[in-house]
Amino acid sequence: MLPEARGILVRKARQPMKDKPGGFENHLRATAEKVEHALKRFTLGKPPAVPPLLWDAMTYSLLAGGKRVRPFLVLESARIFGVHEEDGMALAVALEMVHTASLIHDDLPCMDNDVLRRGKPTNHMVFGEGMALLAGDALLVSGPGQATGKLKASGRVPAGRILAALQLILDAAGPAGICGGQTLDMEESERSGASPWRIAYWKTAVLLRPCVMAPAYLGGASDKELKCLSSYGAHLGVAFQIVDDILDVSGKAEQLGKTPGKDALQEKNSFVHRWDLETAREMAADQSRRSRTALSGIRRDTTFHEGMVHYLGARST
Ligand code: GRG
Repeated sequence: MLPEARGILVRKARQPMKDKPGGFENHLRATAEKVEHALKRFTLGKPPAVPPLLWDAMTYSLLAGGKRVRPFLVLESARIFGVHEEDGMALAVALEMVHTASLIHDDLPCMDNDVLRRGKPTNHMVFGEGMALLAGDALLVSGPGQATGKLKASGRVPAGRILAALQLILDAAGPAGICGGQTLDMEESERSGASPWRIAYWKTAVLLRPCVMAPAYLGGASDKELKCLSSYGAHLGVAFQIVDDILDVSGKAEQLGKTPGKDALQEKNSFVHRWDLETAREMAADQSRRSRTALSGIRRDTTFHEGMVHYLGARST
């Protein structure tokens, strides 16, 4: 650990789970445990050619905790569309790896320059900037890579569906995905004009869409179902980002696992700074409503996708 990283450790406040058996929060917790096991299995399987330092840097951020919202959405969509749990897990791990890569890069001094993530010192504080950059690169590529290998080996899904799912994930990570969103976000702090709506969509929602759509591709969902999932993921993602903006103002480091108050400091065009807390809450509620409405077009059991809308919305209250 680099000397600067010592002392940057925040115990995350554990939310008490008051839930009935089979309720959303119990299901979320049980799913997060399964995801944790899958991520650990992945990190135990270091290929011999990978330098241990790089593997340590990848593993450090991947196993640092996090709410595991994206894998949850993946596994729920997999269940809804009858995809085998192991195949769903391959995609869930891929999307958590891509997401973790984006967090590592987001925290770098040349980007948001943060020292705290998931309640621990950020990757570059521990491994240095060069290793953090490489750990992000490696997670970004090996996430979809391991999913391809596992899906191919399982032999349960036709190749065309695997390709469609992977294309969706890769597009979401690219220039018309979170790289583009991060560009808008960075430009914005230099006052060049994108609205918080565009930033929220391209920075956050764009990666939630493949979480719900990629497993649906594997399971052979209809065009109508894919359209509904696309709308669900987009509105859920925008609501998620609005809540993230609200928490940046009203949350505490122990709750967030990251440094609050960064948006104002970096003059980000967040929802709260563009409007105000109350308006931002109304906007998040409206996006949540729209995501729930989108689910009504799917004639399958979407209870837990709906539960996620409530769960994410409730974080800001
Ligand atoms: C393709 C590697 C790569 C990078 C692209 C840096 C970057 C460019 C994009 C970052 C975009 C970004 C950080 C968006 C914010 C999304 C967001 C709300 C993150 C917080 O997600 P949570 O709350 O975090 O789910 P946990 O830690 O719980 O997983």
